[in-house]
Parts: sequence; structure tokens; C-alpha cells
Amino acid sequence: MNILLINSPNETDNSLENANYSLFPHIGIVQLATRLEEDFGELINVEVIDGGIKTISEIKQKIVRFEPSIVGISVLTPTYGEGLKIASFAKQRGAIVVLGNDHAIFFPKEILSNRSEIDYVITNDVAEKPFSDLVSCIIQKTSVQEVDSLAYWNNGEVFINPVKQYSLKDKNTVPNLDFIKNDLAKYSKKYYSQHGHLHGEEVNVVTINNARGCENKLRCSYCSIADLRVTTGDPVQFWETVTRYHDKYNINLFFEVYDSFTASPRYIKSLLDTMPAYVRRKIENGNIEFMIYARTLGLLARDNVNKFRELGVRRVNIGLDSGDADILEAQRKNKTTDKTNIDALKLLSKADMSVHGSFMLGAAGETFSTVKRTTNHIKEIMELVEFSSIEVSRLYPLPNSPIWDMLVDYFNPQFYKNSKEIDSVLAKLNLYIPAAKHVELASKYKGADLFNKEELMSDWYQNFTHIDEDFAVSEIQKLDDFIEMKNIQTGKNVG
Ligand code: B12
Ligand code: SF4
Repeated sequence: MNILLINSPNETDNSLENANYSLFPHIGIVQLATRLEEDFGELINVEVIDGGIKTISEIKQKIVRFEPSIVGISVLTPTYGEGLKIASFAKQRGAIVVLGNDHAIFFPKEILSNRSEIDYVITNDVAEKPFSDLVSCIIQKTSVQEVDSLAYWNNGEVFINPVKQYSLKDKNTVPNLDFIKNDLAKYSKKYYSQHGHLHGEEVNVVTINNARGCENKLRCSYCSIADLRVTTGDPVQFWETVTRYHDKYNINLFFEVYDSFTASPRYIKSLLDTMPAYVRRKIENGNIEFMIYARTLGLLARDNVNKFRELGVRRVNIGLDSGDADILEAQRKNKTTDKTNIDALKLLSKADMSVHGSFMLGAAGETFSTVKRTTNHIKEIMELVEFSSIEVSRLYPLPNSPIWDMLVDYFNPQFYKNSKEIDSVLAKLNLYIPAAKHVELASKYKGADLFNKEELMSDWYQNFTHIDEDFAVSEIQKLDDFIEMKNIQTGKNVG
């Protein structure tokens, strides 16, 4: 049986890519492919294709040539529209279509109800086991009723089976890079063309993931990550993987996509304690480097920056977000201020690390003067540390976030106790939204599975900020020009 796993591409055109887009492999689908191969061996033939580096027409050609019986598509909210086009094409050619990843996790019922081209949705962000169980049922033609986290049709009704929580400690499948061995050079070349100057002569990149979650239990207002609970894998297996990838594929830059590397002090210690002498030497000689995500508060704690230096971290991605302390609080950054950001950047500079920083203009309650403060802040911090890139974007409200509660789920919020609490948060930001407006927004978006990003942003700016969207766009353009003048890469989370 042939199984094809696809990462759906961004709908934005290439000139509007974010600063790291398609520079690294989509590791989730490689991990799923590896697990299927481990579980089914010769019974299946599984391949992966990443929309980050392939066009929709290349993906369609692949479907025609490979004739998969099962097509699994990884969809995020901004990539879901393209994912549906791929799904329809695969369905017309007779494949069973399964969706996974964040957008599918958030809207299983809506997706199955609105889209006849989708057969199943896996609603777990550690999806190896449920996906493998589903494939087993399809191969053996048995009932899917016992597959955990599965959304499916039964007797004219959509069912969603209970979601099991998987811990990476128990099992974290190590992705077999042979699935993408012909593409590895493509990512590395793209990465080198944009950020090569930050590294040595040859940069071979890969994505790696041995821990997930974040210490900010409040959840940043825009954070759309499915599950923020911290789960960490075996540190010894991590170093074995690093060593294998380095020796076999010549990888020297590892992008560990742990949501916040500062989340678990115990895990940091366990990595330091188990680091093999071979890797330590490679790190000291500059032959192995890591790029991570971190929170600035976490970087200021427990001598973390020096520990990260020892672990080989040379590039840090940070959501700096704003230069205004009140806006940072409104964004639920949980005790992070503009000063915290500045202090952390200074420490990173001392440790000779480069930074990818992202900002957005349009947080709840944003005003002309808070935008001005952020603009000045960006100009100030540019001198503090080496930036690989500074990305300033409009705010794009995504589901499963506190701002989605404000915009869509006002009457039934997930991250606020009730509508009253949202009202009081908004009132502190001088925002008073009539009940009729909330009713209008809820009925506009409730029950939908596909969203128009421009419409979402327009509703957001009009109702939840004190600035015009056009003003945000023009300030971003001015900032981009300034940043590029300093030879720092820009990028867009939203075009
Ligand atoms: C690393 C990362 C990136 C890297 C990606 C590098 C790469 N090529 O993969 C960069 C910085 C480039 C990036 C870009 C974008 N990202 Co991003 N990214 C992440 C991050 C931090 C980790 C993702 C990851 O690799 N995790 C590790 C792997 C092993 O896990 P996984 O991908 O989740 O896969 C597992 C499950 O989801 C599931 N699964 C995945 N695919 C499938 C498919 C099937 C069929 C099944 C059954 C299961 C399944 O099984 C996998 C194994 O357990 C997440 C945060 C998070 N925790 O998810 C945000 C996140 C996924 N990104 C997000 C977004 C919005 C984007 C962009 C659209 C931003 C933009 N506007 O350009 C682009 C889209 C890129 C694309 N087309 O894939 C959002 C998605 C929210 C949403 N509502 O959908 C997240 C959650 C962050 C956030 N804002 O809150 N991203
Ligand atoms: S720091 Fe990042 S991962 Fe943590 S809650 Fe905020 S956006 Fe989400």
C-alpha cells in the first residue's frame, strides 16, 4: 500500500515568506513516515513531500505518479486552503485523505462536516500512535472506533474519539532522514543564501525535536500552539540522533523546534550531563551548532545563556513582540518587559549568539504612541546584538489563542473564565465593544473551517486596536526599509 505524507504550502507568494520559511525540513511528516515504516515494514511504501520546497503542481504530479491509497496532509490555519486543493485532487484519484497538525486539531468537526474530500482527522499533536493505528485499521479493513484522537463519520454522524496524552519520555520516534535525503541539500542551500554569513563555510541544516511546550502558563495572547504542556524526550537519544545526523548526513546546524528551550531547567541539565565528549569537541570546534526558540525571561534566569552556549546554541529565535511594557502585558507575556528583552539581548551578544526577533504592530489596545515606542525600541536594540533577521508583522489572529477568544469565542472562551473577564481586560485597554458586535463576529466565524486572513485581520484591527491596519502596514514598510539598510534580513509572518 502506498502512503504519501504532504506538508501543505503557505498560500502567500514567495516574496512574502517569513524569515525562516522553507529553510528547514518539515520534520513532523518525516517522523510520521518513520513510525509507519517501523510499524508496517514491507506492508507499506511511504514517501513524504514538503510544500515548503515543492509547488502545488509538483505535489499533484507526485500524487499521479505514486498513486497513494492514503494521503496524509499537514495543515496549519494559513496553509489549510492549499491543503484543501491537494485533498480534493487526491480524493478524485481515489485516495483516503487524512488531515493532521494544528488547524485539523482545532476544527475536526467543522472540517468533516464541510469537506467531503476529507475522510479522517487526527486531533493529537503527538500523532504517531493514532496515525499508525488508523493505517492499521485501513490495511486490515477493521473498525476505526478504537483509534484514539480520531475524528470520523459513523452512521451519518461525526465522532471524535478521546485524545490520549503521549509523553515524549515514553517514546519519541527519531525521524529517518533517508526519506528526505535528496532534498537536504536544497534546504541547506536556501538557508546558506540567507543566513550563511552567520556560520562557517558550509551549512547543512535539519530540524530536530526532542521536547515540546512552554513555561508561559498564561499563554501569549496570539499563541496558537495546540498543547503547551512541557514534555521532554530522552537526552541520550537526543545526542545519539545529533551524532548520527552529523556523521551520516554531514548536518552541522540543528534547528531544535522545542517551543521554548527555557521551559525545563531539568531537561537543560540532563542535556549538559549526557553530552558525549565527541559532540562537545565538535561544538567547541564550531562543527555543530544549534538554533532554538527561547523566552527572554528564561534567558535571564539560571545562567541559561552560558549553559546554552555550552550546548552549542548559536542562534536564538525570540518573540520580542513590542517595545512597550503595557502592550507586552496585554499580550500576556507574563512579566516580560521591554527592559527584560534588552537585558537578554545584551547577554546573548556577550555569548556571541545571533538573534531572530519578531515583532507585531496591532496587539489588543495598540495605539499610535505604543507603535512609536516599538519603532524606537527596534532601532535601539539593533545595535545591541547581531540580528540574523527582524520580522515585523501585522497581527494575524489564529485559533486556539486568547485573542481568538476575544474575536470569535467571546461567548464561550477557552482562556478566559467568561465574557465578563474579556470585557474587563478590554476595558483596561480602553476598548468597549458592543454586545451586538460580538454576536456579529461570533456568527460570522463560528462553524467555519476556512478563514480569510485579510478579513480576520480587518475585523481585529477595527475592533480591538486603536490604530488603522493601513497605518500598521505603512509603519512596517518603513521599519523594513530601515532594517534592510542595516543589512539585516526582514520577513513576514503575514504578507
Ligand atoms: C518550527 C516551526 C516553524 C518553522 C517550520 C520549519 C519547518 N519547515 O517545519 C518555521 C519558522 C519556518 C514556521 C513557519 C510557519 N509556521 Co510555524 N511553527 C513551528 C513550531 C514552533 C514547531 C513545529 C514543529 O516542527 N514541531 C515538531 C514536529 C515533530 O511536530 P508537528 O509539526 O506538530 O507534527 C506532529 C503533529 O502535529 C502531527 N502531524 C503533523 N502533520 C501531520 C499530518 C498528518 C496527516 C497527521 C495524521 C498528523 C500530523 O504529527 C506530528 C508528529 O507527532 C510550531 C509550534 C508547535 N508547537 O507546533 C509553529 C506553528 C506550527 N507555526 C505556525 C504558523 C502559523 C506558521 C506559518 C504559517 C507562519 C507564516 N504565516 O508564515 C508558517 C508555515 C510553514 C509551513 N507551511 O509549514 C503556527 C500554526 C497555528 C495554526 N493555527 O495552525 C504554530 C503552532 C505557532 C503559533 N503561531 O502558535 N514554523
Ligand atoms: S512564549 Fe511562545 S510558545 Fe510560549 S506561550 Fe508565548 S508564543 Fe506560545
